Amino acid sequence: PPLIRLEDYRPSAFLIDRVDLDIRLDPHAARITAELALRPNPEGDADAPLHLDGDDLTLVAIDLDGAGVAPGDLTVEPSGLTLRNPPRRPFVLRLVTQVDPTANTKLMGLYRTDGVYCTQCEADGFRRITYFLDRPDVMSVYTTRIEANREEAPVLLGNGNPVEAGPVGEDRHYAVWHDPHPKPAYLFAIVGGRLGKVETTFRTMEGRDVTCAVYVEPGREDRAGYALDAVIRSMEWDERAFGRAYDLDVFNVVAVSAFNMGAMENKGLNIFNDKYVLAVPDTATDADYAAIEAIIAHEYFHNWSGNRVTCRDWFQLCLKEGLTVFRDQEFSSDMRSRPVHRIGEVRSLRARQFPEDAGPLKHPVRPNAYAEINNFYTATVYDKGAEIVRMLRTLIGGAAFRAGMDRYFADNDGTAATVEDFLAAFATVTGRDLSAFARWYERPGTPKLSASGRYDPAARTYTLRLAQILTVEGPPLVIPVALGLVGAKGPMTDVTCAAVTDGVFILDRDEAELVFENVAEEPVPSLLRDFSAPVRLDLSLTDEQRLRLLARDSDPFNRWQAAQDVAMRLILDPDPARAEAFAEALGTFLDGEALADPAFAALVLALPTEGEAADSLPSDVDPDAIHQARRDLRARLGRALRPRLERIDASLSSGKEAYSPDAASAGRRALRNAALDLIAAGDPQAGAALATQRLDAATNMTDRLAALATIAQIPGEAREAALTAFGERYAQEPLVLDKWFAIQATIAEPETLDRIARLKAHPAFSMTNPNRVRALVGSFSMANPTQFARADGAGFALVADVVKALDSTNPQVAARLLTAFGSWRRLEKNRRVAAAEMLNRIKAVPGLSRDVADILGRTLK
Ligand code: BAL
Ligand code: ZN
Repeated sequence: PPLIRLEDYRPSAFLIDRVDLDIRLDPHAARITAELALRPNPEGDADAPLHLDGDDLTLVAIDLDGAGVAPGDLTVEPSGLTLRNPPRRPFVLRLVTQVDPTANTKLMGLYRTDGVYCTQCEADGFRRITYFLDRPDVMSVYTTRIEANREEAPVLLGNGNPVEAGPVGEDRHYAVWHDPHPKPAYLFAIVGGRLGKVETTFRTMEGRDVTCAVYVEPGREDRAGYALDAVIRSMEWDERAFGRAYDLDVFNVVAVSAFNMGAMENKGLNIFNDKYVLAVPDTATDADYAAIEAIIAHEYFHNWSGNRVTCRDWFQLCLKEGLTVFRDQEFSSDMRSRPVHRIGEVRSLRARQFPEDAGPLKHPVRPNAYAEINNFYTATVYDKGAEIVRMLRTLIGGAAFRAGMDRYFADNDGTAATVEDFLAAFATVTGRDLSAFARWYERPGTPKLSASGRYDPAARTYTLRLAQILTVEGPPLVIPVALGLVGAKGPMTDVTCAAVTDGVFILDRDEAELVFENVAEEPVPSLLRDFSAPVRLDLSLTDEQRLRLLARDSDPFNRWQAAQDVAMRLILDPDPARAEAFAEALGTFLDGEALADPAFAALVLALPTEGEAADSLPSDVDPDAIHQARRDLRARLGRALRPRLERIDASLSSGKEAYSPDAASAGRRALRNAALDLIAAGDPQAGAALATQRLDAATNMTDRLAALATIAQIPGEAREAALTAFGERYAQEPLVLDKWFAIQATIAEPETLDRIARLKAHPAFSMTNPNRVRALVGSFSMANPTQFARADGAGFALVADVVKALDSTNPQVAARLLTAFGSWRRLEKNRRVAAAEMLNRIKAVPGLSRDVADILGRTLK
């Protein structure tokens, strides 16, 4: 597919100041009348024709200032509409288009899911509603009239504030919404349907009373309370942490069942994948509650970082996404345990972004070219984008960071901005030159930070040499390295080093040597504390040194990291004696503090994933070998720690108190379930029995699902009985069945392929619902490495077949599934050959979508 390049950006030749829409909803023939108040852009090309984007539209009528358009002046094509001689003055274009919401399986534009009309316009869905200048730097004030059958759609929602509503004839009705804030078309939304709601009010720090509501399928209102509570906490937090208040009289969240993304930040009308709204203890896990809180916050925070200040073009996607992920991570850290949350952020970065950055789909946080923008809603743009913002804060300090954010919002409010505008705000408030730091946005690849140290007992100095090794040529990056030295008794607080300020050294050269003075004993360096930069640390320490960090470091992240490093080495290079020593250290750790911070202890017990182990190898990855080594290590740890794990289990097992999703309670459940899983790893028979008991006794989905996940990895009758009972119990709960699909899809056994084939025929499975596809097929491809990457190619074939089948109906989801092949070149030869064959089979399909062709082309390159 052809590439769109950042360097080719030109301002639009025309602007649209005002958009008046009249949308008549109908299952198959929705009519949209759009009045666009256009004018030439003084900064645009004065001679250009007017080209409006369009996609899959039927044009019913068009007039200009109330008069017809001469046929010779107008070209209508699948990709849009061109007026050859548009007026060079303000004018009004009236367009009538027709679309079929029921037939819209791409879930972009206006579609219908479970009888509810909704829209998705980011990145370029608005052009599937009407012809438009569908680019984020064209910002307009929208007034939207929605009309529908009253029975079918008693609730009609739009952006902004409600203006009026009333009946139309016998059986129809209408509502008008007005959004005073100019916005790009990608933030447009409407919803129409039969929906129940929960609502409350919030008074902003500016004194505005806001009605906040969460709309869900009628009868599910009891599952919307947690999301509504998260809305209110998000509003309070953004006022407190960033001084940002909400700016409309209503804030609505709507949950729909078929949605390509997690959620969407449309102005005043956030539309959500129901997975990230609906929660009661019987159907949602602690992880679901945490995700709902984070995503509600994320979409709400976009109101400033994304909506009030939007992006000039799609190359700037990280400007709103990286920044908003950073903001939601800060929010969750304040709501929960900050160190535990940080470990979670890094685990997710390493699971998704590091492999992306090491494979054929790698790209800079701000890409400079794309064929299909929907393929750039990536872990790199989102999560590495957030890491850059976090590094910026570390670099300039918290107070300057907050001042810079205030400045950014003040200087760019109501505009479509760039990464340069963002950095300029911080340069202005600090007086610093941030041009070297800006390189983070341009460089793909995960840098390596190589470190080595030398202790001189006579001089009582410790010399640390740091070097940055980049994956692409170019001047060095600016890497904040938070660090300290740890002695036999703990952090060495008396040492000094002139180059370190507030525990941070800024590595802005290729390499540097730091000399620590007054070092009384040979230290262990604790580097990259709190994961202060998204790099791979290459520091050779003995297990003993790492276990000192686990026991003694003051930085929780590096304590956890130390255990991970020891475990990773044991997975890649198994050694019974070292494994025993590790088990002993974990035992001491558990004795000392497991019950003081259960959530942290659960993370220490969670070994690096098979994916992470694969990612640490340069080539010839054999997923079976990794799986076996990790399993053996877990079995050994499970046996060695068994009495302690049983004690933990017993002391956390009151089970009488009512379920609460708060972080402390979730942490206790996490540790108890981690203990169960490790006991089962050491003694599968006892584990299956214990897990069955726990399954029967569970009073909430977190415990029930954890027990089911444990039992699912132990072949036998108990497993099959448990899976059947669970499937029957939740037959009417699609979101719970998704968990059930995922657990079965990730069983690391050859029979899993047959199981998936059976589950594809399950009445609850549907290829048209992205959540179902992601649960069954996405989980398999992303979290079952031994079976997805089978040497016989059958796992690859399963996913390739789904990609092919889905491409014609929902190319966005098909392309996302295909990214599972991103690491194929690093597999050992047989698997590599099998993967290439499957990719080439997809390539041979005629008429592939741009989405899939783009991912395929880059993956095979
Ligand atoms: N803007 C797309 C969904 C999200 O990142 O909030
Ligand atoms: Zn976002």
